[in-house]
Amino acid sequence: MTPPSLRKAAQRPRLVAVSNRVTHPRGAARGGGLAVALLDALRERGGLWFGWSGQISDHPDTRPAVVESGPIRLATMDLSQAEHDAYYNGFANRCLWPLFHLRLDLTAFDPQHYDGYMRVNRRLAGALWPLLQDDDLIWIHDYHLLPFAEALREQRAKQQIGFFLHIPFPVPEMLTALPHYRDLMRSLFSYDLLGFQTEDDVQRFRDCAVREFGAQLRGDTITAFGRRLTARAFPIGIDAREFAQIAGSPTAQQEFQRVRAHREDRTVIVGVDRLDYTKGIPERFRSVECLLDRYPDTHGQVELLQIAPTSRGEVPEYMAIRRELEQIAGNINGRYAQLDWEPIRYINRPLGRRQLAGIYRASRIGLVTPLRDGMNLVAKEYVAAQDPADPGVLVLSRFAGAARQMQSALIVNPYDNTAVADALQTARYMSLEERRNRHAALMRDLLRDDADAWREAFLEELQRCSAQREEPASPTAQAA
Ligand code: GDG
Repeated sequence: MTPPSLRKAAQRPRLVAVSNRVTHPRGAARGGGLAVALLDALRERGGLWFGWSGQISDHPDTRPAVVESGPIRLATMDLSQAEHDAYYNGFANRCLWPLFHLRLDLTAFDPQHYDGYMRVNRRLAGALWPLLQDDDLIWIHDYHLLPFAEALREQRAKQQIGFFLHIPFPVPEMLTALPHYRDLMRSLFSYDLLGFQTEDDVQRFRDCAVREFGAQLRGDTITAFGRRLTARAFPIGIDAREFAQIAGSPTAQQEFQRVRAHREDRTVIVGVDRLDYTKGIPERFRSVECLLDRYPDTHGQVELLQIAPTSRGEVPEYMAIRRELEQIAGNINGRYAQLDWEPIRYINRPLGRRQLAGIYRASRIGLVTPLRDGMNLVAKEYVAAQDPADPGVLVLSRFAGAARQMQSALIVNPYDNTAVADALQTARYMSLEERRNRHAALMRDLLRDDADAWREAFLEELQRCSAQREEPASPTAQAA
């Protein structure tokens, strides 16, 4: 007899996940939340994960390299240096990333980067096409691959294709500053389902579609360019139960001891971010400086432990933020440090996931203050790692998508150094009872809205859209 898990898998269409990078199951622990969530889905349903191998090659193969790992097939493509420069470093990370995070001042428009981006999307879609089966559910991830469905439709793909945007969707005024915004918006209408992190993102997308393209709205569906799609919020979650377990693991406990040793009486504030200008790290350092200025009882007693591994290190704006941070931390430490204490400790290397979990748990305050962020998983991981009997306090930017769900955190405006400093001081003196209450409320939601729930909600909706497409005037043909 077929075991129930396999029966369940057999009834479901195969999942094909496409993302910029593919993580081998062996590296999932390092790959972070998305990798873990996708691998779980692929294991459960069986499926294919397709994307860039992470390798640059002088003569990239036109066909993907395929490896099998249990029920999962991993299919990867190398990129040439020129492709990588234009598609990844160029259009994705110097144009779309800053623009979608409202940093028009950092946005570099370069037609060659745009052409390279479109070419890579088409080349990757062309390489995936022969691997597809008729009833596959295809799930594309993030801003690197906005036109991927359009490129697949050009190959005559009829499958259900969904897209999830991990970063915020910009206000129409910003998006329309992009010379190619019409083409990109049109290409989004090749999807059947668009998933965003928050309702605000959905609303901005709808506003743009209506204002700029006269789209018709009906419930969650939007019709424009002769195609109809569903646009909905699916706030991404983490595996909170697993993260809580990791926080109790021997490695995490070791790290906990290292952070707490000699500092039982001190307040450690932790910040963990990819080193990125959207994460508000310089503003955070300034807020800690403001805390030291306003509250002398913090001297010798409070320390910000900032972990910020280098990210996208080849992009000039990322080199600049690294220099800026080193300078600010140096200034603040120079002003306040004592022989046995420095207010800011800044680690510019990646740490292991278990180490991170132990550091979160040992830190009395989690300070998560992005200037703009799709969701921010660090806020969720910090809460999941706490000891429920004696939890720390999360101080969270109102501009993180996570703030919509995590109202029991102390919500702050990251641009307002004084307000952040005051929130930190409030967190320092918060009663055990209040800390427990806030933590319990946050943890309850994290366990309910976890990574499994996120993924299943998205895939169920994508399957449901398939029924809708069977209705008359299904416009695949018109979209081509
Ligand atoms: C994008 C969106 C959205 C960080 N340092 C280390 C390390 N990390 C891990 C964290 C966390 C992940 O990286 C960062 O996730 P975030 O959500 O905070 O931010 P982005 O990387 O910008 O992610 C974001 C996310 O996609 C998911 O949809 O929430 O808004 O921008 O998991 O723990 N992990 C390890 N060592 C480090 O030093 N192991």
